[in-house]
Amino acid sequence: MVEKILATLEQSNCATDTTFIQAVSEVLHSLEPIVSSDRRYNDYAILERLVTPDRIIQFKVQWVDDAHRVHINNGYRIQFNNSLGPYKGGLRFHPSVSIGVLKFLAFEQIFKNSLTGLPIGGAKGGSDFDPKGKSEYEIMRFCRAFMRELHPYIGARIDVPAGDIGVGAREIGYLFGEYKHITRNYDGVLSGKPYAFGGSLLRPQATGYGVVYFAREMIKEELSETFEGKICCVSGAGNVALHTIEKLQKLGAIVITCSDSEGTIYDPNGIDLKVVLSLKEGGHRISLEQYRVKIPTATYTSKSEYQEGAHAVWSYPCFGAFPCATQNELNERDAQNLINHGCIIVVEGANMPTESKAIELLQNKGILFAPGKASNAGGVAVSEFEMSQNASMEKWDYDKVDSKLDKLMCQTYKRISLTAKEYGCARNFVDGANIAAFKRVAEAMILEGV
Ligand code: NDP
Ligand code: 2IT
Repeated sequence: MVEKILATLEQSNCATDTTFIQAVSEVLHSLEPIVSSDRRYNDYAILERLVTPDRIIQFKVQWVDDAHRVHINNGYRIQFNNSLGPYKGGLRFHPSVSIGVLKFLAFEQIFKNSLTGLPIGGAKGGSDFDPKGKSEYEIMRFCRAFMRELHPYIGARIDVPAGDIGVGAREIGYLFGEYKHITRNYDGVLSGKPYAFGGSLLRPQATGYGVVYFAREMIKEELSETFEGKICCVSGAGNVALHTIEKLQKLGAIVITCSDSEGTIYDPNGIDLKVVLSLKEGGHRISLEQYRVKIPTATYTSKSEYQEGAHAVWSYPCFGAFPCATQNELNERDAQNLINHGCIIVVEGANMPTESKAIELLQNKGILFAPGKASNAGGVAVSEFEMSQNASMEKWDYDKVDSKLDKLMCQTYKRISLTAKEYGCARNFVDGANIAAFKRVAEAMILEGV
């Protein structure tokens, strides 16, 4: 049944939608043991309906740069499934954005949001706009032009976008400003807003902190270990990576790497976050190569020096690896390098950063592998906390949000670990996450009828 659905999907989707097929294939293979356990899944065509987006919205974004030149970008919103609640998921601004990439992200988001146990459905959107090298005013004009086209399709009870690659609190602020201007409606239509007007405390930190709360719980339960003194490698130097590094360091780990799309920093004494922040904070995109100017004992490896398809960031001995940059950034060769260097855990901060063959290899070698749809769910969870605060006109204090986030990440780990045991695949957190997430969404789809 699974192979039949995959074959149909490959035919009906564009040949370039490879990441979408990758994401669906991983989920459907996890579900194989349970699809025949409940005949309603077949009667209600749950799998076929689950792999088909509710709708794909595409629009033209026209904007004018500082030199008065006119530019056109593609904008998208993919509303994949709202069985559990309003569509929810980030916006990505990056030149690599396409319908295929957004379909994979929106599909993954359905399962991630289900795992949180909160009432949110799955969506994703964005644009092929490249924020690199753009001025503050160009970013503002682009965001406002994007929202001019997107606003009819979203709403606090309909679809609530947030940030992702290239979209942080600054961009969400401009998007919100335009939404409010057009609709005169001051509600929680976007999450990840600046704290000054409707944002939640801890939303900027939530994904990275959540990744570490999840990992802390996993190593406590599975290995009776803590992060004290453990060497960790993190990829990326954006929102997720920097807050993952910060929390790992707080728990006593020594984080020796970070990276961006141009290269990797290795600092055996532990990454100095202040230096990285001085290069990357506030939308700055100064090359990590400059880290060496401040810390001459560190090593910088540029992308062109990566050996035989392996990424430098995964080539160092470590206890834990945390891919926090982008999809498919950890391949089979990287997995082998990590195994050779004694790595014990791989915890995904990004969405689908590990290639399927690499996951298989890591799991076969007994590495504890935490899939992003479980381990990076802290970001969207605090987004939902922001929606709750907006709806009730409340402001929660830092400790309240932090303890709710911590508890939710521990529960997410427990939920997927127990599900894996229940279905005879203990410690296979990929299958545990996919099955636990699917059951909740499928039940809602059945109960809501066709
Ligand atoms: P940011 O834009 O803040 O940072 C992205 C980082 O990844 C940058 O260091 C960027 O480097 C690097 N990067 C981006 N594309 C590539 C690429 N093709 N190759 C190598 N490096 C790359 O994004 P976030 O930190 O928010 O997102 C990182 C990941 O986490 C994504 O997979 C996202 O979907 C996921 N995620 C984000 C959440 C959030 O709340 N923000 C929640 C859950 C998951 P450079 O600047 O040089 O491009
Ligand atoms: O991938 C993700 O979970 C996000 N980019 C955050 C989504 C959200 O709605 O906060």
